[in-house]
Amino acid sequence: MSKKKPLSRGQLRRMRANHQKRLHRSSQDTPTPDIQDSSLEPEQAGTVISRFGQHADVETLDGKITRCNIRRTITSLVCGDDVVVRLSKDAQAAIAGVVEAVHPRKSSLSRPDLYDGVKTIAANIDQILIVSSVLPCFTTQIIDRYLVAAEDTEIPPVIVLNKIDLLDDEQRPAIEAALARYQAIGYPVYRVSSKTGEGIDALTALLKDKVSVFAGQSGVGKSSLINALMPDAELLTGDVSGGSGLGQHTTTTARLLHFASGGKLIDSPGVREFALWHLPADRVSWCFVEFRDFLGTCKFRDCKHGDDPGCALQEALQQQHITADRFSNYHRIIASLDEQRHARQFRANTDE
Ligand SMILES: Nc1nc2c(ncn2[C@@H]2O[C@H](COP(=O)(O)OP(=O)(O)OP(=O)(O)O)[C@@H](O)[C@H]2O)c(=O)[nH]1
Ligand SMILES: [Mg+2]
Ligand SMILES: [Zn+2]
Repeated sequence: MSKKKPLSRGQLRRMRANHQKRLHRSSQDTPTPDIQDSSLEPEQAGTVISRFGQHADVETLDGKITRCNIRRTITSLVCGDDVVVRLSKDAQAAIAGVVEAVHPRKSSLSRPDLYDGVKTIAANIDQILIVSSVLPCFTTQIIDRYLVAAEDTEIPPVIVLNKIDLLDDEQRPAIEAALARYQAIGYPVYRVSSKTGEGIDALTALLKDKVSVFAGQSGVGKSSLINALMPDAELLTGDVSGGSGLGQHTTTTARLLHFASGGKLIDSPGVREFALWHLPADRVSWCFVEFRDFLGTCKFRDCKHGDDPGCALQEALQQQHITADRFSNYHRIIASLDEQRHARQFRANTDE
């Protein structure tokens, strides 16, 4: 497979300039047709189900979904936003509704973006379910990366171990010990199987009345779990054969779905793949919740928490307030961020 050459700075600059020109031109040439207020019903509350360019699908309290135009005064609108809408009086009108205003967000999920630095992809999420499983393999390194990403958003994470039907007596003690460590620092842990249905009732109760997202490595069974909880969603699972002619079903935009037994799901590939590279090291330390009490108490202000003398985290480790597993995963994350930063720096310097 041929690897795409990274864009040079010059190319990026030209792309951005063209993008700006296009935006400018489209706003001059094809202005949103003037929306006559008299053709619209009074204001009502709605939620953005999905955002497509100049439009948003908005669900009103009656459960109806309407594709709406967006007032130009609204600078950012994403899946999960609570909005004020006015629907058209005439169901056949070219413009079915207009998003008039957006309520302030309780929370938001973002990802790094080529143009904007960081791009918001979903709003008002109540919890992030970090799914892991024995297959492909159980690893606290990956769970900790997701936990850091979740803590950074300040949306509460929940750990879900799927495929417990595959858990054998040999693996069980180590996995249970790891899960117990997470529970000890305050993270809820759910053990489930989308295959046998074990633990699904508890998960259903967890999701009720909340807006959730599922995150986790490919193959851990996110789609299978969502399908078990939401039989109508028809999300693609890994065992659908690639040669079936159905093609790859890839969702490119975030969308909000309802669980039959209450609660909502925001499904988006961007939500599933958190990236950590934009986090500074001291933010990563803060994202390890059990480190917080000790941060700022090391002897040296710029302590790297390695073998620095007078390191409060090292001392907390000795006194078992911090586990060796979490501490080593912390250092791995810091090292990987440094590597990625150097790689990007190197590319940027050599491209010019
Ligand atoms: N034994 C067992 N297999 C499961 C379970 N849940 C999912 N699987 C299988 O695991 C594989 C991957 O499941 P998916 O639901 O596609 O995984 P995913 O997390 O959505 O993966 P991506 O969409 O690639 O991110 C499929 O073959 C599923 O049938 C389970 O509880 N037990
Ligand atoms: Mg999937
Ligand atoms: Zn230290």
